[in-house]
Amino acid sequence: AMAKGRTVVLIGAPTDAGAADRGSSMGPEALRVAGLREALAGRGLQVIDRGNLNGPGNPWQHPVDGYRHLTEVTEWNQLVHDAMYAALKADQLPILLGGDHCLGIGSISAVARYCRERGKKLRVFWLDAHADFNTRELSPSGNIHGMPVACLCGFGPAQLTEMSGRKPAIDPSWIRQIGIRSVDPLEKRFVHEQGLEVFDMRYIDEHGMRETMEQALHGLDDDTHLHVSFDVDFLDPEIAPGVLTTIPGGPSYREAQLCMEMIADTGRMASLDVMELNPALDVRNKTGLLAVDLVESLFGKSTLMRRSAK
Ligand code: B3U
Ligand code: MN
Ligand code: MN
Repeated sequence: AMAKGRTVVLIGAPTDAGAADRGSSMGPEALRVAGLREALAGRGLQVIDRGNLNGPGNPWQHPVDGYRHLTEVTEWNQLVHDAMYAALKADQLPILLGGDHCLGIGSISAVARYCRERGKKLRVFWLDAHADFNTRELSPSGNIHGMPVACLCGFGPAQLTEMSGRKPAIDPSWIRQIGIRSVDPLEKRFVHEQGLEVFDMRYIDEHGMRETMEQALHGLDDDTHLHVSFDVDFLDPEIAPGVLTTIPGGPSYREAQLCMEMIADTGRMASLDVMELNPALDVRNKTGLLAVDLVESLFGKSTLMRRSAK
């Protein structure tokens, strides 16, 4: 199996500074309570839980110059970057426990830095209801959790776009967005302009999850580092109510499982974010438990042994 014997490091980032409402700061603990460590250990992985990063509190302010909490978001992202990078350098597989999705900037900046140094190709899977491709000019909210993909592609404030040591941190062609169904009007135009490869819900409806994933995974090779950034609001709110911005019409339990299993089959996932889980809006940690279940699938748990299993 792909990651058997590998060391996985859990990095908690308890902040909601990138969002308009509170609660995703409790995500890391809810994932632990749902048994994340035990689930990974059950897959034959060594698990180190290095606890939570210690960043600034949420000042609960209005946006300033188009950004809400830019100072706090920057500090948190720097902490996340440093922790993710250290884990990668130590040949460990880091799992970032969010926290809101603004932290994808620090996380993926670290992965980009690491891949650049190693001469590895990078592919980023962005599993989300949202494109997260706003800039301060385009954003209706000023919330930075709606901006991480744009920042990674070089559009945003310098302290966020330069975190990987190179601007842009990644090229739009390295990204595959899956499950998208809520994009702001100006953001939509920018997604097209930049040529992001988006497998939105219409695409998944028409082609099915299997063909969608075959397309999205196409071209991965031995030299490719696959990073998965899993925003839990990717999932249909019927099965995953514990997120701030529920958008109807997301992947079902079965579709989400297949998505994760097909990623696992490649054996190439080398870093992961689990973001936007909001226990304050959940029902008996149902969404936390589902997220853990799907992470197990990402690490190769399947109902039966497959003939093609690696
Ligand atoms: N696109 C909206 C809403 C949003 C994006 N990501 C999340 N919400 N979680 C915005 O505010 O940028
Ligand atoms: Mn997101
Ligand atoms: Mn989202």
